[in-house]
Amino acid sequence: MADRTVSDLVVERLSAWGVERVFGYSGDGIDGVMGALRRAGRPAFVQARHEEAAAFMAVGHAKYTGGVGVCLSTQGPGAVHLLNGLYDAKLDSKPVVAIVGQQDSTVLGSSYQQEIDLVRLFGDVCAQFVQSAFTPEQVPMLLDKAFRTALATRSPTCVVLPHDVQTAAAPDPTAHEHGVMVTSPGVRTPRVVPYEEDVRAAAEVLDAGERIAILVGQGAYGAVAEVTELAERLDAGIAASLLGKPVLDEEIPVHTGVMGHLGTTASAELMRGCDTLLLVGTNDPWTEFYPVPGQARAVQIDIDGRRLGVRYPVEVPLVGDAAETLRALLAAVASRPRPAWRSQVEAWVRQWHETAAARADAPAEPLNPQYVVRSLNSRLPTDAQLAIDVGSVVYWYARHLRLPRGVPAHLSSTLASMGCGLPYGLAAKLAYPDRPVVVLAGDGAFQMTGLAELVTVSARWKDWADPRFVICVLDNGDLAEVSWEQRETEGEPRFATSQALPSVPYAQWAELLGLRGIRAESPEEMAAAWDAALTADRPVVLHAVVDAAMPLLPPGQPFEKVEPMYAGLAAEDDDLGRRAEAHLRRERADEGYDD
Ligand SMILES: Cc1ncc(C[n+]2csc(CCOP(=O)(O)OP(=O)(O)O)c2C)c(N)n1
Ligand SMILES: [Mg+2]
Repeated sequence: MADRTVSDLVVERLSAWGVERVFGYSGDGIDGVMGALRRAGRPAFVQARHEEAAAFMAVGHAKYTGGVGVCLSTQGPGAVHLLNGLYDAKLDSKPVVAIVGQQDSTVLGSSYQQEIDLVRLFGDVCAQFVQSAFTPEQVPMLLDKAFRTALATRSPTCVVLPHDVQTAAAPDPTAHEHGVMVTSPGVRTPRVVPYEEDVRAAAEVLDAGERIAILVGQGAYGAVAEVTELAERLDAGIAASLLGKPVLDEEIPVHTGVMGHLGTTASAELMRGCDTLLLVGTNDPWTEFYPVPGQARAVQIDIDGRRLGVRYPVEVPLVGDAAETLRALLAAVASRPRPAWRSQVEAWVRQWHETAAARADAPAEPLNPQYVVRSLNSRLPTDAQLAIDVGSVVYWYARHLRLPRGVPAHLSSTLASMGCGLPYGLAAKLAYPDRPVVVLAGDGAFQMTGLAELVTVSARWKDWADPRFVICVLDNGDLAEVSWEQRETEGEPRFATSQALPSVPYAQWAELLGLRGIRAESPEEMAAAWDAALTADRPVVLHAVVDAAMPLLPPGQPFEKVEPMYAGLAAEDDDLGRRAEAHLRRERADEGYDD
């Protein structure tokens, strides 16, 4: 083997791009790079239980740190396993670079062992950039291009490295001849501001509005002061997309909370009542919860021009950085009080807070999952990091969790893939090991990736400066979100065979792995369990036994929209169905409906 191989160069290049750890799984297709990682000692290699989890960790890393996530896998099956995590990066617009091994280039095309056309496989998910290396000379250029494209397009990219290329001698970095590219790492992000006349046009739309709503997405991170000041200046109400929930303090009196099916009644009222809509860095797909097209004049700000006008007809579509563009807008809008609208919005918000508190207090069998999440509010450490898996817990997170300032929370929002929770939590912990982590996951999601990835927690926790890593498994014995979708969307009864989940002794599994396990079945036990878990000397699985009968009720819907839920429940003819119907009637009544 050469003294210095292409793989050594790959590993050096990762460090040059500031990569501190790569998430992955071994295989002969990537052993060249593994050897170089061993020799260099950095970046650190993080072994997951499954390549999908490694890819989720890379996405999580990008979400918690704002940097590029890197995942590594072997050819064939390892590469296929990466896909779902990479789609999570694509759909939530996060920069991730996948480095994937491949058989020797001499056998490609022969239907060789584990041979998959990887460029074609990743062609959709890494549409912005996927290339296989043919020669050593290409490799530094491909890596630089993969990182730059991932950053420039906020998306996953992929470099495929055939085994013989990995082990070939590293190319001469000073070569200067026809057909050779010598490239360099690094990129600085620009300041992007719209033209003055476009800012003026946007200001005119906002100035003319009487009832202004601002919908804030993840693009508004970094523009907190500007959004808050603009809302203040315009007496506007604020709603957040699911990804935008952590951006602003939800204690702001005009913050109506998350918008959409899983959102609050206050945000539904805000959208229904506004005459002007300002979209800031959001691509929220719940268009039926936006104002009716034509109801509101709209201005949209996004750093990516491709997203403009896609969710709602927009009069002034602005390409720009959120903070910069809002600063320009602040200088251009007039200060005109709109007290009636402001107090109307504040009243909706107060009403929602009362409704939410009452819903979390409703008795359930045994635990109300809304109470489980809400009871975390007074206990969440101010330096915590949160990861939320996909399932009904996303509703409870969106509606009930009050994030202290500076506490990040991340989930798979647009792909909405189950199984992201524990890998995200691990990425958060590895990035900031001195901060406690809380993962919220349903039993289905925890069975999907959590049971296995808990092994990773058990293998690593002793290295963490702060060993607190709390995984709350909301065990309702059901794939509840989809059970409610079977009722609401299809008007059919829950299909028990597809929905019921086998029971698993989650707390005991944790104990077997040397972690702590706590089971809670009553509100008192739950409160004590949070306290114990958040002061434990090691990671804890908190097994909360919760009720599958809590409705996933979309806010503020006419009876026709919820009628199928009642029809589905009526056909169930069992205790769960009867209790679920009673809860549905109660929650509808607290929104003022008499179904
Ligand atoms: C990978 C994947 N498979 C299937 C789904 C469809 N799905 C969405 S939520 C859900 C149920 C989740 O069940 P669980 O984790 O137990 O949470 P619950 O809704 O019961 O609280 C399912 C199956 C999905 N989003 N992702
Ligand atoms: Mg469940």
